[in-house]
This record gives sequence, C-alpha cells and structure tokens, in this order.
Amino acid sequence: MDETETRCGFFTVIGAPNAGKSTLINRMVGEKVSIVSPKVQTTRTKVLGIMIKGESQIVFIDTPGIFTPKESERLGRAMVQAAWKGIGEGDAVALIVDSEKGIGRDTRAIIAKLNKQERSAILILNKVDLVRPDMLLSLVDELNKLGDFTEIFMVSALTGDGIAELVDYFAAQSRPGPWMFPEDQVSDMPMRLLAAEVVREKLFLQLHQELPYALTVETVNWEEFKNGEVKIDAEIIVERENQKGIVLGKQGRRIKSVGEAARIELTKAFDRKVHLFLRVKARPGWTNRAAHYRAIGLDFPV
Ligand SMILES: Nc1nc2c(ncn2[C@@H]2O[C@H](COP(=O)(O)OP(=O)(O)OP(=O)(O)O)[C@@H](O)[C@H]2O)c(=O)[nH]1
Ligand SMILES: [Mg+2]
Repeated sequence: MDETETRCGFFTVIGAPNAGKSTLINRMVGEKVSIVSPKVQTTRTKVLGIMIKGESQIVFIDTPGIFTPKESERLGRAMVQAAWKGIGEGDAVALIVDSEKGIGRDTRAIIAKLNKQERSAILILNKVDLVRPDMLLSLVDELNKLGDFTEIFMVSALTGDGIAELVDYFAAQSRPGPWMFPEDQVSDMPMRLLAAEVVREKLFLQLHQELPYALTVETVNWEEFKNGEVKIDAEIIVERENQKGIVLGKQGRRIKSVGEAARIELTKAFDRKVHLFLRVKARPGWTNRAAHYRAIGLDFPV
C-alpha cells in the first residue's frame, strides 16, 4: 500500500487481572497471540497483537493485569511495572473492565492512577454476555463518576459481540503514517517464547492453588530438522522439590497431558510437526533471579 495513505496506531490494553484483555486482543487480531486462562495473572509480560483493518495497522499492547502486589512478591511487582510501562508506549489507553465483576479494588486503583497522570482512556466493558443490560448502564454511570473516558464500548470478547465496532474505532483512531510491521505479522513474540508461553498456559489450566504462580517455563533447546519438523525442549521451573511431583502427576500423567495439549497447539501455531519434551526442575528462589525475568521480557531488578 502507498505509504501516503497508510495509518498506524498503538493501543495499550490494561485492566485488572482476569478482565479478559488477552481474550479481547486475540479476538480482534483473529489469532491467538496471547495466552488465556480462567486464573488471574495469566499474562506476565507485554505482548503485541497486530492487525490490519483497511489502511490501518492496529497494534495492541497486551499487558499483565494490574493489582497491588505485596512487597515480597517480586514477580508480581515486575508484572505490574511492565503494565504501567506499556501505557507509556501506546498512543492511547484502553481500560478493560469485567462487567460481571464490576468495579473491584484493582479497577478503582487503576482509574485513580490514570486520573493522577491526567490520562484519559477508552473504556471497554467486557463479558457483557454475563450481565443484564440494566446492570451495564449503572456500571457505566459509576465508572463515569470515577474516571475520564473518551469513549465507551460494551463487548463480549468471548462471543464477539460488539467487536467489529470496536475494531472500526481503533482503525479510525490510528494516525496517518507508515505501518510499523510487515503486513502478515500478528505478534512480536519469538517462537521460543511462544512455545514456553503455550506450555505455561496448559499448566495454568491444569494446575491449581498456588502452583501456577510458583512456576515459570523456559525453552532451553530448539532444533529444526531438514524435513521441517522441530524439536523443542522446555523446562518447567518450580520453587520447591515437593512441587515437582504435583506437576508430574501420578505416573507422569499430568505432565504428559500438559505436553500433549501444548504440542497440539504449537503444531498448529508453527504449522509443522512439533516434538515437545518437558522437564521439571526445582530452582528455589527463581523469582529472585534476573535471568528468569529477562527470559520473559521483564525488567529486573524491580
Ligand atoms: N463469559 C465471558 N468470559 C470471558 C470473556 N472474555 C474473557 N473471558 C474469560 O475470562 C477469563 C480471563 O481471560 P483472559 O483473557 O486471560 O484475561 P486477562 O485480562 O488477560 O487476564 P490476566 O492476563 O491474568 O490479567 C478466561 O477464562 C476467559 O475465557 C467474555 O467476554 N465473556
Ligand atoms: Mg492476559
């Protein structure tokens, strides 16, 4: 496309944990670029989702959910810091609110901080499939009293309701200028990191209580064969020896099931046969080691 006609916009998507930020971006981009789970704090780092609409290239910056981490929670602090940093990188901010959950403590704190920074935002009420319309209207009233919203949308990232209008809006808000990414690019995530993220998603889906938060996943080896197949070795790093058994499961059934689900998804994502090998390692205090933060694109120290 002729550069004089193109437009480009960067939009940072923020919100409380579990509001549906990643689901929404995946839905708009039309491909899974960011992992999703029913648990809070699934996204740990900034992830780009990129799409073309007409002459506009729209870049969404997915961010970790913003909450108030304890002083001792270093990973949590790094995640929240990455989210606020993401805000500085976009042309505009879109605040996602879970309309079923309403205005919780986290959303309230986010709006307060936006106000302090004198930053207006686009408000997106998500999960409208779960609430009655009259509830939505009172939620909008309440939110309008708290913050400065330039535009309000009501959508369901799950069903796709309201998404087309939202994408049109982002396209129209994009500014004249060259596209910043190749036309077919949907994400900025390197394949090695994507492999680790998909494994982590399956662990989030299959493990419970504190364990998902005690682990990280790293791709340690990536080998491509002449026939196009790829062999990926990934390590699941937990904090304590006694957590290894839970990740492995009885007779290794849990890790087998995680590996199988991840392999199926990666085969689709990479469009080639994937051989995935998972190992579990205990590394006490990994949340205090810089290398594990850099591996997923987080700053350290925080
Ligand atoms: N019913 C319904 N569920 C949704 C909708 N959007 C997202 N969800 C669900 O909400 C949960 C959280 O979705 P995510 O996309 O991981 O949320 P997130 O805001 O990225 O969460 P963090 O990365 O942890 O901050 C998942 O179980 C989604 O399936 C929606 O519009 N309707
Ligand atoms: Mg997310």
